[in-house]
Amino acid sequence: MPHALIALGGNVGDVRTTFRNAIANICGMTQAALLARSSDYTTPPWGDVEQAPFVNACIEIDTPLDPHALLFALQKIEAKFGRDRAKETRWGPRTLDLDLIAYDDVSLQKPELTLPHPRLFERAFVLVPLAEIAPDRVIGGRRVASALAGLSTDGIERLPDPL
Ligand code: PH2
Ligand code: MG
Ligand code: MG
Repeated sequence: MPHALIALGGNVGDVRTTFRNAIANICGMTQAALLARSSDYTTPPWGDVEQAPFVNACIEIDTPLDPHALLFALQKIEAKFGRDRAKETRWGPRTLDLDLIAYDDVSLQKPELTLPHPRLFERAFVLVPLAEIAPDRVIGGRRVASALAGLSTDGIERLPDPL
């Protein structure tokens, strides 16, 4: 089955509990198997810096869905956990953001979906958790751990595993 890498983010509400429930939903709704889950990290806000710190994590799944069907399922799950795209600002606060980072070696440029994720290599808050679960993965010709080595990770801290 195809493998997908998904980045999770959020800074509104009990984000770590949201992640736990959202991951269960992703696996249930998309008939996916969870292959790997990173730790949770607290990360300084990127883009709009005047907001609360985010929690970020990454997962890898095995999924029978094609990229568009998976994207649609992720958007439904975002909405289920309180995400309201009509009320939010770009780079602003949110309960749950689920970004499809890569889907096998698929390369896609569509208005609704670009693969691999176009801003992946600018974002230590994605690469730090990704490097924990897939340091040697090559995405868009770049090895994850090497791409991370070129970015500042200031303020990014691994959160202790929940009890
Ligand atoms: N997501 C955003 C905007 N800024 N900053 C961090 N650190 N982590 C995020 O997930 C994030 C962000 C909007 O999607
Ligand atoms: Mg995002
Ligand atoms: Mg998103």
